[in-house]
Amino acid sequence: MDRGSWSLRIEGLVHHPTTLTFDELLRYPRTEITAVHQCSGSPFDPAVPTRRVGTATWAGARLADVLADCRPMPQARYIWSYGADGGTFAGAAVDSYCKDLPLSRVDADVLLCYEVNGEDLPAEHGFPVRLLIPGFYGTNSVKWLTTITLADRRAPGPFTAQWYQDPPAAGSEDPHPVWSLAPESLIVAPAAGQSLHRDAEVAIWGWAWADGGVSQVDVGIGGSWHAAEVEGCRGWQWQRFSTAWTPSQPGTVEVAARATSSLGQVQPTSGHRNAVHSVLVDVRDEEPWT
Ligand SMILES: Nc1nc2c(c(=O)[nH]1)N[C@H]1C(S)=C(S)[C@@H](COP(=O)(O)O)O[C@H]1N2
Ligand SMILES: [Mo]
Repeated sequence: MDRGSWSLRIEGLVHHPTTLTFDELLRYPRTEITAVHQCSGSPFDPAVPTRRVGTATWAGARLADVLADCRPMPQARYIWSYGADGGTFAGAAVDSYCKDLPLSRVDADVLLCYEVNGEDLPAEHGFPVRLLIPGFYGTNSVKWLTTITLADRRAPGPFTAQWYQDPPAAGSEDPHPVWSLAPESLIVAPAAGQSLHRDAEVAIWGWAWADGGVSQVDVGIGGSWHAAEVEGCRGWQWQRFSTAWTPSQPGTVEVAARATSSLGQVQPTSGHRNAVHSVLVDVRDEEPWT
């Protein structure tokens, strides 16, 4: 597939179904978004944290601009998006990978993305065009995009109806799609197993993120929690947190981080994909090289 032979079909509940070429896509304003990008983990082990996460600067056309020209019908509520890849996954045969998102989310900067970090999208990341939904788990950002369908209900198929559905939230009966990034934080330093000197100050720091931003990160040192400093939320980027610590006792110490989202959701201790991350460090009396 090259850019010249690619096209995107937009159909379903729109007054103007459209087939958009790459050149036509380039006529829409180029928008850059720096956003955290996280795999939600295996759909068969949805509660296991994998912490496969990074940040990149993505560029493309805003899906909202493109859809405005297709004139969605009032009953359209969901966007179904299809990739060029199909096959059999865990016994389920599909013609193409298909995910969905609420149409109401489209105003929040969803991109028809053709560049990442200033380069053309590499083949493995969705060349020539992928969807990029900042604030949602990566699984929703369909690569090698071919078709978008507007619909009044969620998309059928194993990747929306069978997998990537969390248990209903309290007070609801509907399963909860794996869409919004749940609050999470990751300790970058100190590293697991690192030796630290007693009475020498170290910086504990890492990254925290959530759909809609993080308002607080607490750092746990040997089981007692302290509020860390957290950088303000800038768009869809992850936020750096840090705190200084001077170990006063030798021994093994657990250092943990726990984020609270702007909506007040707190990272769970265990049993969820966004469970608290912790590292064990080794505080020594003597210099580590003696
Ligand atoms: N077409 C298509 N899009 C896809 C997938 C896929 O298998 N096929 N995998 C999804 C999953 S599970 C993730 S985590 C992200 C990974 O995006 P990346 O390869 O750019 O990191 O792509 C998503 N988009
Ligand atoms: Mo994923």
